[in-house]
Amino acid sequence: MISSTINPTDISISGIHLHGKNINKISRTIKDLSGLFSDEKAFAKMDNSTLVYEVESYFPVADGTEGGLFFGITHLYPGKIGDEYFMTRGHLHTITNRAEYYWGIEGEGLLLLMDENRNTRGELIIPGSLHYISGGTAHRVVNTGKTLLSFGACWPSDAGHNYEAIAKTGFSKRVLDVQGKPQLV
Ligand code: PAN
Ligand code: ZN
Repeated sequence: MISSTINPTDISISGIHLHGKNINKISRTIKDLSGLFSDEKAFAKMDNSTLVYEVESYFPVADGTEGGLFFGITHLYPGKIGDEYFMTRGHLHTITNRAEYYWGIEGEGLLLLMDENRNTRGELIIPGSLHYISGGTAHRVVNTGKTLLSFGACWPSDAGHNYEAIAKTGFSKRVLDVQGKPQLV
């Protein structure tokens, strides 16, 4: 190994996971997601500790640094609350013009993209699919499959996350199981 290079195994992608030093892991369980799903009765019956998704992130620079990049892998479990599939909270970036890449690694789902005029469209996430999320676009992922959905993300380190707007007004469309098939309604 040439001195002064970092050992490539310090940070690595192995299989569907991000490994190494300084990997930040967060978990979102049912108790973190109140108000997100349309069927409140079904939501109330869920076990609060049920894991919905986990995010493994690598932050090589401080949050808020201009010019840097962050990298993450999200693992979204299969499941439903009523007829609505498990999904991420979804957000806009605090600096609204900051873009992001997502890409499918394992499983199948939909990336919901909502523009400033509240028009929502879905892009199919499958292993190898690449998704460019332009600035000003709210983004959320829905697991429409029966297995774990894992996807990668790369975003500017000064982007920040604005969850409030989505918590208040939501997306203009939801992904529901309609007679066994996912539909954007
Ligand atoms: C992703 C998301 C991750 C979890 O890394 O943060 O998939 O989704 P929520 O943040 O909406 O809960 C990303 O878009 N970063 O900017
Ligand atoms: Zn984002």
